[in-house]
Amino acid sequence: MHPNALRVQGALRAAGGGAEVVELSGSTRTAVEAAAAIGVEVGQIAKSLVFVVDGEPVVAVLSGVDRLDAEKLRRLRGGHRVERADADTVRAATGFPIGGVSPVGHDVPVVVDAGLAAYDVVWAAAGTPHAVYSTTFDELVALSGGEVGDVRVDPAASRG
Ligand code: 5CA
Repeated sequence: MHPNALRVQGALRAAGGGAEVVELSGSTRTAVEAAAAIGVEVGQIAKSLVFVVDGEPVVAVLSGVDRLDAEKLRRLRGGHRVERADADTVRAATGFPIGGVSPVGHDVPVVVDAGLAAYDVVWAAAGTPHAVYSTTFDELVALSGGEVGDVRVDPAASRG
């Protein structure tokens, strides 16, 4: 297993979770690719997006069908300035490359969008663009130590 995937598996175990990291031959780099490779709905993919609020990185986890509302994230974190992290910042903050950022296995604070609770089973990245694990909303929140909040663009507005 890739060292990053091993790190995620170790973090899941250390936090008391039973989730198993799986490495797939197909790409899981984007939510759409991950859904196809796993054989689930895009909505069940928990994408982990790195943003920087007042210089502090934060990982926002939301459904693959939703878009992050950066202004909501800024307000939730009580900051003044919010920007998307670039690739180098993503790796420096989490140790993972874009397309493999996991909700666990790093020290960056996590915000989990409440919209993900609509799905019984969700799949999250596990450190590489080929590694994922399945979990539930409650387990995702518990093992990531995440704060649950509303940080997605209002679905009625974004999906028309
Ligand atoms: N492995 C899947 C989930 S299983 C995954 O990581 N999906 S993702 O959506 O969380 O990761 C792709 C995200 O990385 C994109 O939605 C985008 O927000 C971000 N991203 C892609 N390219 C860049 C880039 N050049 N700079 C900053 N962020 C990027």
